[in-house]
Amino acid sequence: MRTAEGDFIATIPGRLKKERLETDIVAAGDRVTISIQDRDTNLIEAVTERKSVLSRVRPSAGARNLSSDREQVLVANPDQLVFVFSVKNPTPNLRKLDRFLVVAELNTLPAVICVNKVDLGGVEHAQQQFQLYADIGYEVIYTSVKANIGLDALRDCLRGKLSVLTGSSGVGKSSLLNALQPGLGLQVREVSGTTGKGLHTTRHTELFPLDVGGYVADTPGIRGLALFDVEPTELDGYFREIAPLVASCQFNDCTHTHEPKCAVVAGVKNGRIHPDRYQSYLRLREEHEKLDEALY
Ligand SMILES: Nc1nc2c(ncn2[C@@H]2O[C@H](COP(=O)(O)OP(=O)(O)OP(=O)(O)O)[C@@H](O)[C@H]2O)c(=O)[nH]1
Ligand SMILES: [Mg+2]
Ligand SMILES: [Zn+2]
Repeated sequence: MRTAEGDFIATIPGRLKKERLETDIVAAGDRVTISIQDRDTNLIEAVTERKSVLSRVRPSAGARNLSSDREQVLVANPDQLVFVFSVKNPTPNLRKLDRFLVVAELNTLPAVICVNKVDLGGVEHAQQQFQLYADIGYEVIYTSVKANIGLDALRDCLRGKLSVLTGSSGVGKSSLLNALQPGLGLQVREVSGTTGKGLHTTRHTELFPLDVGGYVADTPGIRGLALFDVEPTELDGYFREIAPLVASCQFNDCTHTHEPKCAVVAGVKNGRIHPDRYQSYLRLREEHEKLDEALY
């Protein structure tokens, strides 16, 4: 626990365990009141109510039964999610981005897209790939650690907030954080050699304080996040440019695949929905239907 008086180790009393059965009792990002005895043996007295949460539902063994599942909190009180991609090395996987954005919408958290390594391909090339996300209202920041581009914009975006930073291995997350916060000294992967694999050892969520105010959370959990708690039929609601059209479909159980007078298919035709985003929607939906079949 970090306090104005320094860091302390504190444990969770049984009373809190009984009160908060349906969720993780304390998670990274929680604000807590502790009573201090000494550095290592202290008690958490209270956990402040969370104003936001990045969570996933831990699927219970056997059936997929939402009501009996306990919430698994990856980060408490996040202000935004920052998804980092690189123009090249590795090539951006935009279907993965679309999946991340569903996670953001599902948790009603603002999402920021950071496109790093623009020195490798040029900002114009990067914009061709990512402009569509700015068009539907997501903040997109283009950066290069190597060429010192966009780092002020990224710093401004993180200032005073608790941001969850995530992205594939090698996109430059540690490099970005080191550049923003000299002295952080995060390990940066070397491209050559065989040292790359297995270097990433973060298992639990870590919060890094920033001098400009705010924290960045590095949470390994979000990377493999399967959207367990999204029903296939409600997926359209988490694509922010698709959601407003759904009410105009002729059938209220429209899957937006083959039905006549589908407002979503019409939206793809008239350019309101980017075809790639529509393809992502179809793919995620298909994945979820398979998941459903497998579980019931
Ligand atoms: N050309 C170029 N290379 C970069 C840039 N940022 C980072 N790199 C390089 O990309 C490689 C990976 O960077 P990291 O910061 O370790 O990537 P990471 O996202 O933290 O990767 P993991 O910790 O494995 O998840 C390193 O060799 C960096 O030097 C950039 O803006 N331009
Ligand atoms: Mg790293
Ligand atoms: Zn439809």
